[in-house]
Amino acid sequence: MSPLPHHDTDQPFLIHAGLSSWEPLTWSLDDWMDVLPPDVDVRVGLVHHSLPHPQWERHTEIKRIPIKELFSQSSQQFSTWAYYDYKYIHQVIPDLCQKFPWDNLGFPGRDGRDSTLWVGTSQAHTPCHKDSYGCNLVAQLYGEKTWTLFPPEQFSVALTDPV
Ligand SMILES: O=C(O)CCC(=O)C(=O)O
Repeated sequence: MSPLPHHDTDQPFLIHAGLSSWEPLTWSLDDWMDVLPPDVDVRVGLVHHSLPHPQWERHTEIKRIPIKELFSQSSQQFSTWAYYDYKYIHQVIPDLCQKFPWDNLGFPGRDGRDSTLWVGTSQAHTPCHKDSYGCNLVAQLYGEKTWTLFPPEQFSVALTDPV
């Protein structure tokens, strides 16, 4: 495998076949429901809101719902979205950390112990922000997600609080 440019670039890039050994890539929604806790704390927001600004996290609420409800909402039309967001894999599914290896992503020895899990319904989102750490690896395991990335020089326009 050719060296990965993580430390040499501030440009986003794809790692082809980086997840080829990841069994969770083949999991169905039923498989995910089997491994995740039966009830989960999710962030809930409004699909349409009248706030004069983005729906910052403090304008959402946390609710405990059955995991089945989170997954069934994905395919239906709702006025709210729900996001099981920023969950540490080692806390949620501690026995399965080794199923998320980073070896082919340029970080041998790391795995789910170093990863967070994000499961959202349609319209679930995180407000625009800048992370203060070095780089971010994203593995899309089911469904799809849109990322809007701004170049570093547009940070003041793109906005907000470093996290
Ligand atoms: O996936 C998201 O909604 C946000 C992810 C994020 O902000 C992060 O990984 O730092």
